[in-house]
Amino acid sequence: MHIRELQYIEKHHPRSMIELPSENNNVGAPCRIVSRGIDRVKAADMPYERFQELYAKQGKPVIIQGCMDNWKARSRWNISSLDESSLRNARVKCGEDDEGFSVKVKMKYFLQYVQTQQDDSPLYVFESSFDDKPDTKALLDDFQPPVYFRSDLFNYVQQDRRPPYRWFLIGPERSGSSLHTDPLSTNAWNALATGVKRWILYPPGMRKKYVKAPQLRQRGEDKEAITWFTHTLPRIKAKEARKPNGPDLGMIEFLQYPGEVVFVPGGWWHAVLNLYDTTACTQNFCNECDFPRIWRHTRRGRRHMAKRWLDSLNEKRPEIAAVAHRINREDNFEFKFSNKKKNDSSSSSSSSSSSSSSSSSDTEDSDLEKEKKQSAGASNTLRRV
Ligand SMILES: O=C(O)CCC(=O)C(=O)O
Ligand SMILES: [Fe+2]
Repeated sequence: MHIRELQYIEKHHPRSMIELPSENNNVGAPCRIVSRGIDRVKAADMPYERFQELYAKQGKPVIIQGCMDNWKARSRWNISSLDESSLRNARVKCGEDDEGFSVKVKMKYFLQYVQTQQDDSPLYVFESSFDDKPDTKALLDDFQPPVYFRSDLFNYVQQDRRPPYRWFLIGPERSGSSLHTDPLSTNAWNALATGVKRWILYPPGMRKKYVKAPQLRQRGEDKEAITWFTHTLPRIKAKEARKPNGPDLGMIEFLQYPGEVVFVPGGWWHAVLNLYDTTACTQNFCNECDFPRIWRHTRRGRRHMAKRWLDSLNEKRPEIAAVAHRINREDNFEFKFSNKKKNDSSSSSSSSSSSSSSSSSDTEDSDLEKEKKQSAGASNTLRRV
């Protein structure tokens, strides 16, 4: 085990029951490397242009250190500070009931739950509407998107029409997000204020059945992230290690520590387990270099929004709109809207589809948040706290 991990456990979480993996730990495969680590860079050594060249344009994941140093979140997003703040009475979303309706609890009760829960797969706060509610709006003061991610072409979608795109997270230990790709093939950044997250990534284009490997799930095992990490993943690794021509899933594995921001380029599969109680925020975005790919996904998955987006780009960013028009011409794509149903689904997409748990729905009303949440960890049986 890495010395840094031991120090972290001693300092913060002497009671933790989770065995920490060391980076590139290959359970069941002592002699074969089946996963590799991720680049870690310092913001101070990484000018914006260099980041674009090395990571954004390449679609390469990376951890950036040092871009949260001035965030108030670093001192405010811990149990005692949250519990003493005005946020304690704010209601936050910690899951969905069987009908898909949000289940919300007051922050103060969730914080109690975090400190006392012993659930196999705990509830996970995924709050996206904090920015427009008086009692949670203050969270916006606690973080600033790192400079690398500030350009977001979805800002040209009218704000109240834009699907949820940023989340405040409180993940008790053992909670997590099961393997998924993010909706509409958008990129994401995920900034950790407290705790430790364990990540598995696979490159875009990998087939779901191989990376998620439901066939390796045994009778009686559930679909929770913790079960995938503790049971299925070691089997995937063992299988990888036995492949005669070597591992071919391209697995990346790492731990994220407080103060680190993970960049997850669009299309990358990812699963996350909160090894200790965590607080974090995450945001999805579309930058210029990814516009063609994200445009294809959006015009298929969110036709009405795509049309409004294009109207706005025509006016405010004609050079980007020109790219969309060119791609539409190349793909023989035309917007077709039926008058019969307001929110009907598009079946006339000519774009290629990446196999993705979270972008698999092609319906206009497939809400971005719903898609994202379905793939994240709070789908467990709800216990009201
Ligand atoms: O649980 C996490 O921190 C990962 C969240 C995530 O992947 C997502 O919101 O799409
Ligand atoms: Fe995600």
